Amino acid sequence: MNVLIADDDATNRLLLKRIVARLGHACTVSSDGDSAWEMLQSQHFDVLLTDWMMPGVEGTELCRRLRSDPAGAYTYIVIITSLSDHEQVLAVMDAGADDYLAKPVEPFQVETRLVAAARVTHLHRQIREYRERLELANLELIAESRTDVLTGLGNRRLMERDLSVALARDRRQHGSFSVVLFDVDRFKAYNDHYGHAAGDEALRRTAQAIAGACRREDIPYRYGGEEFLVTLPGGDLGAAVSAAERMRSAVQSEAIPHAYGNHSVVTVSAGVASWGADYASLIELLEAADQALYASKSAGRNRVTAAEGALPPSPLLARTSSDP
Ligand code: GH3
Ligand code: MG
Ligand code: MG
Repeated sequence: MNVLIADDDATNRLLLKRIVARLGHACTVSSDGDSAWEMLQSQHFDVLLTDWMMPGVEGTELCRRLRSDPAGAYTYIVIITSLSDHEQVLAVMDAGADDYLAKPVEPFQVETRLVAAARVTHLHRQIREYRERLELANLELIAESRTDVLTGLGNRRLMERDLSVALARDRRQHGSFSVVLFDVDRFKAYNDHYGHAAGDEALRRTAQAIAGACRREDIPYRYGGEEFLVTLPGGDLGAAVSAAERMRSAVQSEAIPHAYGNHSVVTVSAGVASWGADYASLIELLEAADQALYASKSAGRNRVTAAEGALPPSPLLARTSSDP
């Protein structure tokens, strides 16, 4: 163990140091409370053997300071006192000491304290390791609970959480954000023809294409089955339509063969809606995007439609692809 001895009496210091070193422990000495406290802050010690009365920070105060940081690694504290007053000894133990040694110090007494110290510090280290492992596992579980296994995108649970946070923020800051809802075209036919495993792979690649066309601040989620949703913070409906068009085009460029699709490759249809005065809730915003998506489907698929209510400038709509 790494042992710190704090005692203003040079003879005691030397005696303690000799005993501790003979027992095979690393040993550092300090002649007053202030320097002991400095050392304790800059380095971890498994054991502190400290005099009760010293110049500077005295023993009881050292205990209190060490114990005021419960997150730190554990230091086993033994107070050395000439006092036979039980009340005083109890007060020091109350301040955080684990044990005490009465002066004059005997080697055997030091040895028994260090045996107990080794056991207790080992237990504390174990608890600390278990806690760290648990915290890590917990973080992994949280991440997993928010991730869609197939595509690696955020799942619907995360989407709903993020959207309600974004909504509250944008209401406060009078900002804006848009959502794009994508649905893979003729995907049932894809599965029927190529099989479910190939369908999964096509969904993965479609998700990657959409994610790859996102700006850093846009977030793609798997909304459900073969539907994806992207949130786009800032910008108006027109900007969101352009972004959606870029994503739609990226999926088409992925060129996943689809013999029964309208374009012989896998395509997506999209509906875009921007958060604004038009919608009273998140549900209304998503419904608007869904209706716009439905319009894209009805108009022939593989296209982007903006929700009615706040139409973007017409050139943007005119630029979207058509598919009779
Ligand atoms: P539309 O162009 O109108 O959207 O036609 P569609 O065939 O894509 O629509 P429909 O809703 O009838 O079919 C969706 C299909 O998506 C049916 C379902 O089996 C498939 N699907 C949903 N989730 C998954 C998945 O995780 N993996 C695979 N392989 N298929 C999925
Ligand atoms: Mg669908
Ligand atoms: Mg579909």
